[in-house]
Amino acid sequence: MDSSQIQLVPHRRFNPLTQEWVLVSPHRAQRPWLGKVEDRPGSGQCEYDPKCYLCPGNERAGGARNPRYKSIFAFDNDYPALLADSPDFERNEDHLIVARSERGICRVVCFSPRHDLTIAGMKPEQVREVVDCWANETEALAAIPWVHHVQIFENRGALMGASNPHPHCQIWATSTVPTEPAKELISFLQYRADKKSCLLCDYLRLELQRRERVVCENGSFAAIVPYWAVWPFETLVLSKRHAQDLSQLTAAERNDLAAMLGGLTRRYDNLFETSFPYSMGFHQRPTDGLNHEQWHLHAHYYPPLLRSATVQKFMVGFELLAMPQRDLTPETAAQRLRDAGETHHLDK
Ligand code: H2U
Ligand code: ZN
Repeated sequence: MDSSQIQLVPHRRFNPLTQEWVLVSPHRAQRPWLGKVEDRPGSGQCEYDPKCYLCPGNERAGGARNPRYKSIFAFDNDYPALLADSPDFERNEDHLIVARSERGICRVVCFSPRHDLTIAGMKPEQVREVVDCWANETEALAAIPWVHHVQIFENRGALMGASNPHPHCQIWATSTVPTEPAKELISFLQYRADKKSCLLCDYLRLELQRRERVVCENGSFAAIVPYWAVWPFETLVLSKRHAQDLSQLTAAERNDLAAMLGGLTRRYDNLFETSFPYSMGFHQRPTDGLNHEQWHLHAHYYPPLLRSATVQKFMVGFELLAMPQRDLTPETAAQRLRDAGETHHLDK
């Protein structure tokens, strides 16, 4: 079947990173949408919020007081999901009741002292400082012998569970490699054993040739709606060089990554003229002391919005019980993100 026919008929697509399938139903996207077009929520934030626990100089919920920071501020989460000193234990009753201890360190990083900014609205040099912070945090956490994985993630918007609009992300360092990166690790290893090359280097080359799903690119990074995308406007941000983690990036690559994240999030905002919610995060090599040369640094953006600022995708029904499904094809999503442009709608 050629690629134009596939735009019309239900089919499954394979995710080579997780080795899972997604059901694509492009014919359904042609059904008319009779839903209301909702009002756009404005940002409505001020530069400083005296009640915000992340703004400079304010007291946090845990009682600590933030310094009057001028650019980036990283601190240990006052309500960490993991503890560095969890006791070691294992429980196994007939392989049915199974548990193991997990140690971890949770950090919070404020991207800016400004309460009202987002990555989309920050200057490239400010985002560059965030990239440097991520790289430094990764290196420092990776140096702790029992830390075997560092997960950087940003929940943006109340819809995605962010507790506060102040621009920030979280970092969870764990003693084991969590489920999603563990699946990817197996895929990278298998692909390298089979093909003697890198899964994401090969995939990036293919996408840059076809250009059907490329959203934007610069000298060091490209953003693609992956062939197997589950979320409506999901993207994969790939480093063009085969690097394993953020700390290996050169100054030029860090600038390019900062520019890429700014541009991509402005495209998202422009799509529905809103402050686009998403969960994003980097997948870096495990930090278990091995080289993991097969790993390819990348970031995933998982935004839930489907048709407007208020119509979102829910993983329910068939998706919850059987497998993920989408109507809008990744090719159409990529076209819309290309058309959205990088000049922010509020600056026009
Ligand atoms: P989210 O918006 O993604 O939930 O991140 C905010 C984090 O900030 C959250 O993990 C922490 C929460 O535990 N936090 C503090 O560390 N100190 C506080 O005073 C409030 C919130
Ligand atoms: Zn704030």
